[in-house]
Amino acid sequence: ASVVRNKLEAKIVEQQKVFSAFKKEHGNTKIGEITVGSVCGGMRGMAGILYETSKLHPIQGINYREKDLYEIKEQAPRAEGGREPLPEGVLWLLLTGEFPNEQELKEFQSELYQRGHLSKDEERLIQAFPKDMHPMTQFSMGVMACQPNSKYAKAYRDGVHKSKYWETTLEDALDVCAKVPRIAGLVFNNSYGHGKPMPDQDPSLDYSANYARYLGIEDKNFSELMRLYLVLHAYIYFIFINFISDHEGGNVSAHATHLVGSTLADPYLSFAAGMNGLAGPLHGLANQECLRFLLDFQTKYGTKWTEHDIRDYVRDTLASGKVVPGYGHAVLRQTDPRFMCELEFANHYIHDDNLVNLVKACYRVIPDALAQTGKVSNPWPNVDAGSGALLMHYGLNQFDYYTVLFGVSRALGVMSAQVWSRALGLPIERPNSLTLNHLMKKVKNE
Ligand code: AMX
Repeated sequence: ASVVRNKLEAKIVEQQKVFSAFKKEHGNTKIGEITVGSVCGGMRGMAGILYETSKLHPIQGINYREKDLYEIKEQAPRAEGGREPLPEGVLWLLLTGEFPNEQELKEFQSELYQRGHLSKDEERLIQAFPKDMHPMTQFSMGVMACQPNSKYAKAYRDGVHKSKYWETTLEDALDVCAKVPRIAGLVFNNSYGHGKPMPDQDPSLDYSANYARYLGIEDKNFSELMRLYLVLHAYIYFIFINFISDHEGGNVSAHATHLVGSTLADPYLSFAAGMNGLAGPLHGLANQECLRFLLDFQTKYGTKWTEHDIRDYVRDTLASGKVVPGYGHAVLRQTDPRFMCELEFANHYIHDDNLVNLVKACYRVIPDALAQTGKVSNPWPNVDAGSGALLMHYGLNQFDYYTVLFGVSRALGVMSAQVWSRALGLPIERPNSLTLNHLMKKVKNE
């Protein structure tokens, strides 16, 4: 059993009582109204999902278990010499609401290492995918290739009592989180490895560093090793902090995972569904668009651009009826704290990179330019404004792969949420749908 299990069980028992009393008392209490706008507008702004692990706040940005990103950066355990939160510590937080102590973290890291192994058959299956298949398709299929080992699905077949669903859901959730870097690494190797052998998991490295190794970001030159170690860590922590694991339950990847999970489908089936949603251009692909915007700018103005050039470029973009990618947000009403983390990271680790400097200059120029249009609700940058440029800096220029990085990190959020959904016994989701005709009649009270 997992080292996190006992801690989690105590919290779950407590929260189950709170939840059931709350449901009984407030089952009929109104918390909002549904408008025609919400029905026609993709349910935007409509509260309809119970999701325990995180909440998106218009001003503070994302909160994990009531902690904002800055608090997480400050309080989360880090690797020796590292500056960024360890994903293992963040996963523990998402599950339990607390950070692990040193001993717990150590045991949890070694547990995830053990769970991160794929069988020979699973590896072979993933390696047999066509090299030109989109990395997200491979990733989702790779997760599905591991699904036959679902412990939850087996327990369900064996007739486990529903009060115990969460226990094997936890087992699967941890397995999925532990295995996704390996699956994503195999996909990378398959698509871009040019036949190079896939490195094995290295027990001396943590979760993120192993993933970086699969992506080929390592160097055997010993004299370089220390410097590289830090860079490598910095790089990979950047991935996790910026494609931050969770962004409440209403975004497509989280909601798709949650919805499929509500049928009591196991965590592999649910997570793969979420990843298929993440593969959509309006969701996980936005950071590619943003990078293209910056690269096109460089193509036009070279590397000796000025802030005046940026202003012109934004004006031309708007005049041609396009949006400025990386700016604005459906919920946030301030600079995305995830962007601030990117900026802070870049200020510390990256000097003299023209593309990164362009990101910084855009931050000085674009909010004003967008505000002048008078219609943009939020002229500030979101996470996508900086992430692509940072990845490019580290030589990760395979654009099609960026969404897979996003997917690996999202596993931590959506899988912890699924443990809680089963623990609270949430029912199958089944909202009503209406035809336009019905909706029109409802408006007239017919
Ligand atoms: N550039 C130009 N115009 C913008 C804009 C931007 N970055 N952001 C918003 N606007 C425009 C809208 O297109 C809309 O114009 P319209 O009235 O002519 O249709 C008007 O401002 C009002 O929109 P809004 O209320 O500010 O935003 P929204 O909630 O409808 O949309 C979002 C939010 C993110 C889709 C939008 O800001 C946008 O398209 N941004 C650029 C793309 C982007 O960065 N996407 C990634 C978001 C982060 C993520 O989830 N990964």
